[in-house]
Amino acid sequence: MLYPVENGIREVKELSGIWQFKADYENTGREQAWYREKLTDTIAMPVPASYNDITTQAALRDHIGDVWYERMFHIPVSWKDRRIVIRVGSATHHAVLWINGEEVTSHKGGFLPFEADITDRVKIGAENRVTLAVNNILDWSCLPSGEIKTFEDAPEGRYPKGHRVQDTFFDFFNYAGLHRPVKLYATPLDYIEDITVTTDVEGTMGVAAYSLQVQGQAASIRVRLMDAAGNEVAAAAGADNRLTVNEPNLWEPGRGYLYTLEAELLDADGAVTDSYQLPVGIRTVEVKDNQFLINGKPFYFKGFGKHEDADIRGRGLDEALNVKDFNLMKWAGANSFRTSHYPYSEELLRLADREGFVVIDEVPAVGMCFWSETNTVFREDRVNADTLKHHLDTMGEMIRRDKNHPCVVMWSIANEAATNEEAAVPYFTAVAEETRRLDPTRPITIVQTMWPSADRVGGLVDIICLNKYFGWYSDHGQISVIERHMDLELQGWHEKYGKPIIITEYGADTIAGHHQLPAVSFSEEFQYEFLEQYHRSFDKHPFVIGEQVWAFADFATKQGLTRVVGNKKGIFTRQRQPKAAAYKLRERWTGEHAKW
Ligand code: BDP
Repeated sequence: MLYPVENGIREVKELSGIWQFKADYENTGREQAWYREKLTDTIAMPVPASYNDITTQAALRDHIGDVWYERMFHIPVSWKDRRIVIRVGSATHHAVLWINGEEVTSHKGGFLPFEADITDRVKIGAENRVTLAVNNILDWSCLPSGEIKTFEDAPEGRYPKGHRVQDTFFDFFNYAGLHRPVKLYATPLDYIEDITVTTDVEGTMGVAAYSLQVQGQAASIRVRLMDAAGNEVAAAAGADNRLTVNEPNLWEPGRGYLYTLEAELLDADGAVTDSYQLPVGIRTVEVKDNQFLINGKPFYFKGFGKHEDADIRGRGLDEALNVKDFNLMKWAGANSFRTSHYPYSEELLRLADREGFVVIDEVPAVGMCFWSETNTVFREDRVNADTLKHHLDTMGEMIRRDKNHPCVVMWSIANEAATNEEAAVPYFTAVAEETRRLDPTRPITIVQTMWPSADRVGGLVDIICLNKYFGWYSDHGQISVIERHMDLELQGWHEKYGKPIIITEYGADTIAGHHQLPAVSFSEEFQYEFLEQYHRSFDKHPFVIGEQVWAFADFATKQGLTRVVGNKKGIFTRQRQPKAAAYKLRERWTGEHAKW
């Protein structure tokens, strides 16, 4: 699925800004066909943004069900005889979209884009209306999964009538709304539908093999590769071919060199009828001899698990925040991050391509574990065939969206699942096989919380990723036990599977400004010393090929006894200011004794 770009032929119209908004507290809007006429009694709502924190109302923040978004837009007369598409960057978690009162499309899954051809639905040279019902309910067929809790069995009068709660099995706040831009774009009627590029290095030659999917007619197809200065360095013809560059500038971690692949459709007279420009980074990725090789060189992952999360806008795209985050990560010496626990915006991945950040791209399969031998998850009434179907669909959507990003070096197909359960084996075998079928070029991982003796699926992946909280969720406060526990854990996993390991989460909640020496949990001193113990262990094991601290910044969570106004494991505060441990990481990752 191509990201909408503008050029001499294609046009994009952003529908970001203030929309009309109405929460459907009684959940009657669909029945009453609110999409038919303009919404009434609306409030102003910014797009992109989560709606939860925009007003002062807890009822809206905690609303379960539909909310409605609407705005008017014009289609210029110059778009006559064009193919007109509406594209929603993400709607969390389900959406139905109407144009001028007619249903056009719907989508399940809150973190990936969807689009619809609305050529025949819009009035050209006139005003049109788009309406979206966005629903935030999570059940076991969703990624992430959830459960609605009702209180019908409770003694009469204990709870308000109809009271219900959205249970989730992950800690991040269940932000909802239109989190990413909504765009209209126009292409010719015969157009480039998709491009897939895979790159390789053969001797001194850089190769970009491409495959174009075209709808309609084209007398011929021309594809060129331009270097960063805009000079043509390679050219080829046809829908499937290879572009080669001698001694290419490779896309490297920390140096995101990008070529531009320009694909053009030509008519019989040689006139260009459609064109698309795709950033391309030439690089290779391989897992070999217990190492992760990028361009044949061993790569050590230094960085963070993150969230798309900020004050006020929640999970809404904020390019200022994204650039700031990248600057902070560079300052700390980080070279990578994981899109925990869902695919991040395309805008962010385009920035990572350009800035040379290495990304582990994660599907929203989080919360499939109750840490119990008996309270299982992979069973008929929970993670079942419906969940699997949606999981496979989501893998497909994510790979189709992100396949061309050089920054994406690995797919994470789940975070912390109950991989000790027998039924998890066929489930993850199916997901792993589908992922490899869709993209045979990138390694895959499952981010694990399980202890090595209990895990059943480590054989399916290329890299073992581990989230470990010794000294926090176990032996809380006992910094002195961390190193031994971590050593044993790492040895256990390595002996069982003989695969390289990245520690994708380790961290301690830390209240910025809270100091105490000797260290106690929640103080800045504690986080500082805590991380140090983990690092002592990592440094002993050559098969450890990366460390990503949990988390980059503090983030909003659901309310709970272990979360005081959010998850405070950030190395930076939610406002992106450093805690003491940020200096520890900076010293380790960039200082004079840094091993990288
Ligand atoms: C891990 C989860 C992560 C949580 C973290 C924590 O992967 O999403 O935020 O623990 O508890 O289990 O801080």
